[in-house]
Amino acid sequence: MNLWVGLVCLFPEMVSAIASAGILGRAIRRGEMGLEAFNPRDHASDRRRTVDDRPYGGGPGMVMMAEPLLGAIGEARQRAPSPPRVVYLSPQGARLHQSGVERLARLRSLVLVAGRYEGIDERVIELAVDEELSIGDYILSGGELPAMVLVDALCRLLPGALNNEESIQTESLLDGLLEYPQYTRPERVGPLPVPAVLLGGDHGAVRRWRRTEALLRTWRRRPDLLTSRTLSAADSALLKAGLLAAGLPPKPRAEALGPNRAGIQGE
Ligand code: 9WO
Repeated sequence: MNLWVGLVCLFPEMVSAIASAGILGRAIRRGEMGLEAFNPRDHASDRRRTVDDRPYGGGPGMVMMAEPLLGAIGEARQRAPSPPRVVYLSPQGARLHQSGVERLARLRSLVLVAGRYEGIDERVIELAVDEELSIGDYILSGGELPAMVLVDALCRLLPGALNNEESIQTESLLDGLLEYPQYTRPERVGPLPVPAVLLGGDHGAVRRWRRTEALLRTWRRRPDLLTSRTLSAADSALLKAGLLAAGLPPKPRAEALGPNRAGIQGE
């Protein structure tokens, strides 16, 4: 087994549907990835199996109690084939990027903690969590889906998960750029034909066209991905030619940079 993941959560049934489909399902069935759920409710100390309580200091909602969570994390630690890294999924975490997925995919054992309610007792984070990660700036009803998002991203990177070696190779070739547009049969959908270059059989032309489209899309939609890197002379030339061919569209729009970017507030 390449990677064992223990998932600490109150709703293990949310895990099974996602864990049985597609590449992830295959990775688990083949034993390339291990995935086990651990329910804090099994570690509650009262007859009613309580896992939440009111926040000290008052305020709305409930907080996940420390002890059932610590119990479940402890059980996961014991089941792990090697000392695991413990990750708590929360909106307060550092943002997860593909680079972070790559880093975690190199581990042997990982324990993911999914919260519910208005959060978990902070002392669990201090005592048992190595790292806090967010998959994006939105509030959900729990951390199970973010945990499964991470598991899904991880399973694709395990050796043997993608039988299509070419997918991995093209992906790494496009490192840091958005994907080029893709087409399959039929040749015409309503009024829209497939771009002629893709039908011509000139593989060099196809390669240049795709690279140009990837560069143009990234320039227009995610200029932030380009500011943090230098384009090669070849990429620079393709992008310039592409912009020229498209009639020199305007500079990247400010809204493409997302809300609350310094300098564009109130625009
Ligand atoms: C809800 C809330 C309501 C009133 C006052 C404060 C409050 N905090 C929260 C809250 O943060 N709830 C979280 C729900 C607690 C941890 C699990 N939940 C969660 C995880 N929602 N969203 C995530 C998440 C995790 C990773 N990446 C993106 C979102």
